[in-house]
Amino acid sequence: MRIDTMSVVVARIEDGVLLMEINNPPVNALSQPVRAGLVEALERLAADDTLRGGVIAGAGGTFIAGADIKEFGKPPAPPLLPDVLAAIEACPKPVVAALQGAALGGGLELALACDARVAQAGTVLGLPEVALGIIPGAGGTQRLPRLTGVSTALRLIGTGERLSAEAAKALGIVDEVAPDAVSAAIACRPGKRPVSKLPVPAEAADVIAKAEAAALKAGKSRPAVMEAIAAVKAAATLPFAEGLAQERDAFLNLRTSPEAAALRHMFFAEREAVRLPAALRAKPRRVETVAVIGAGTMGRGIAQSALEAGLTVILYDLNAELLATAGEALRTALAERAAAGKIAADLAGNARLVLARTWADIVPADLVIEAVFEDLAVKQEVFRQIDAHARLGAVLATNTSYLDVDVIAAATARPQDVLGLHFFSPANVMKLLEVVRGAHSAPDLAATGMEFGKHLKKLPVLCGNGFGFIGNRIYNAYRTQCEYMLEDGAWPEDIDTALETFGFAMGPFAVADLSGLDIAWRMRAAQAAMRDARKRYVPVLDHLCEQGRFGRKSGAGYYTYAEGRRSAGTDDTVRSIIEAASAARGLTRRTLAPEIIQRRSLAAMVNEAALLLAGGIAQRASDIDVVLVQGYGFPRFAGGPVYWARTQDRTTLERDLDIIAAATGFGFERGPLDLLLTESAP
Ligand code: T1G
Repeated sequence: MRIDTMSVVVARIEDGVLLMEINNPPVNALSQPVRAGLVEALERLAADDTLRGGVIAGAGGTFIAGADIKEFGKPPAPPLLPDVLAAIEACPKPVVAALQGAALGGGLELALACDARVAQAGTVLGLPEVALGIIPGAGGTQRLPRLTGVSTALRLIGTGERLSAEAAKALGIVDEVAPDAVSAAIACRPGKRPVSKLPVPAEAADVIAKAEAAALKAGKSRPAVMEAIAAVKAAATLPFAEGLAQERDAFLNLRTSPEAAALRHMFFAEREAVRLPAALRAKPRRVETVAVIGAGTMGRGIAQSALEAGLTVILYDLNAELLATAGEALRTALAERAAAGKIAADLAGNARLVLARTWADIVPADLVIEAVFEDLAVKQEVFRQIDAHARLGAVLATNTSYLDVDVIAAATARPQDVLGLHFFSPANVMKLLEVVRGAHSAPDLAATGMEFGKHLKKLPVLCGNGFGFIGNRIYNAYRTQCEYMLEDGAWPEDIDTALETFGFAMGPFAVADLSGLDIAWRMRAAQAAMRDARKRYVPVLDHLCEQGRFGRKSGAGYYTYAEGRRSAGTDDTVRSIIEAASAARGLTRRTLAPEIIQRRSLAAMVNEAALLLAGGIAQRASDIDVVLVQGYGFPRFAGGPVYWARTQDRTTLERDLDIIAAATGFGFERGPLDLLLTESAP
């Protein structure tokens, strides 16, 4: 019998149980109508003597992905989620949660308020609130520790870790894993047994302290992580109702924080980035077999990603030894990933990996991607070979990080099939993928590249063809500005510390040392003849390399390294190289305050972002934020450079641009700030 079909919660009776099915696509987020529908259905359950219990389930293959993130900026409308959970606990009949798809955030909290939880295999469970700069706001910090103990709850809530149904069962979070959650939940007769009435299991203090330290480290001690830890620990000392009230206060405070707003921006920006503008939508070409040219680190990483996605991979390299090593390394890596439960066991075998030493072997490939040395002539030669052997209609992709995709395409007779696919290292780990459309790329190529990226579980971002695409172009402007600051008076450690304090994973000079200075040195040497002498040029890196200081791998670069550890500061050699550069430019060195360093660095990024957007290299402003956060260590909690710019005072921002314009001098191009600050996604 159907009771209510109008509401987003459809209730019907099955076997004496009221099945309350939430139907709020795409992910059954707990928007106000859902909350209201649940309260109404629970009242009906309580009032109807013929019903023995209730089951809450989700339609469309998923339970509930949590509170509706779109509602966060708005004042909450009743009934609130805690009201719904209170109604579940207060209901005299047992209520069972039938979990499938996603049971996340408020969705899992709702399930924890039920009397039992049945999860279908394949369900993902977790309290990922800290990733949004908040903490669970509906009892998650109080109920979860009552089931798992404080240390496990610290891990799960403090890091936002997501669990499989089986892992959740092992931790006591769900009672049963079943092939069909709804029928198992209907069959389940748990009796009334609210989690809130359970004691928090006792644990040794050092176990809790260890879990706390790990969560703090993983979450970089951001405010939400600190609050999450405090709330979970409070569960062990406070009565349930008091713990709940404290949790709610912290949740409400964090919800309106600038950091939470920035993280929400990133949540939606990442989902927007993978969507093609209407004009570029097309049926993607089918990609089942991928040829990867070059068995170096990058080629291997790409091959691993493709193998993990279930594709067939032809790994080509002329060097037999390198190829054999790569094949072995891939087999080991996949076996390890399967053993750790990260990929399905059937993906671990080597059946879909073909090691190839002749070009004719790449013929079956639907997509060929080269990952050879970053040198135009080398890439062009490889593309001539690919052109001569790849099948008609195959996608020919280059993994170049800054070279001109059109010039590479011109080495082939089929530039319409050529695309840039810029992976980030390590390619099997990093999610970012820049998909670069060339001037001659066929209309379906962008869609093919984006779809291929999604299939590899990457975060593909569409870019136009221009030096360094989005990421390296902005990073280049940023690093150059940091070099100017070296000459102006700051030491590398001043700059690195200021930017790490802002939230970057690493400062630019520590990054340069890590990736090696020699590559940049060679590139600079190659470009020396073309450089306009009027442009400001900082020779510090060249002089470091002349002294054999190539960065971490040579034991010294901007910093020195002993047993792999970076020195706190720079040594006299480096300082005198920098001082000499300042003197040669006629500059009197002056101290730069951390805030000046931060603002000049960010202004350089913002200016370049404006130029990229105006030039059509980036499709939307938020894509730039996604690239910088995902690929370059820009702090996620600051929302990316464009988001940051939009939260700044306009006059101050203009003044920052004046400062970097003066520091750059000849050749400075000012980006259209108006466009960057007001553009809304197409
Ligand atoms: N609210 C609103 N929209 C959401 C949403 C949510 N919670 N989750 C997903 N969407 C939209 C998303 O924007 C996209 O929309 C579509 O759903 C598909 O998502 C009180 C405060 C569920 C595992 O953090 O992890 O509960 O782009 O592209 O890869 O304590 O989305 O199509 O228009 O990601 O299949 C906690 C976040 C909230 C879960 C599905 N919950 N979501 O992944 O598809 S805070 C989360 C996810 C909370 C309580 C607190 C994933 C997913 P569109 P998708 P997917």
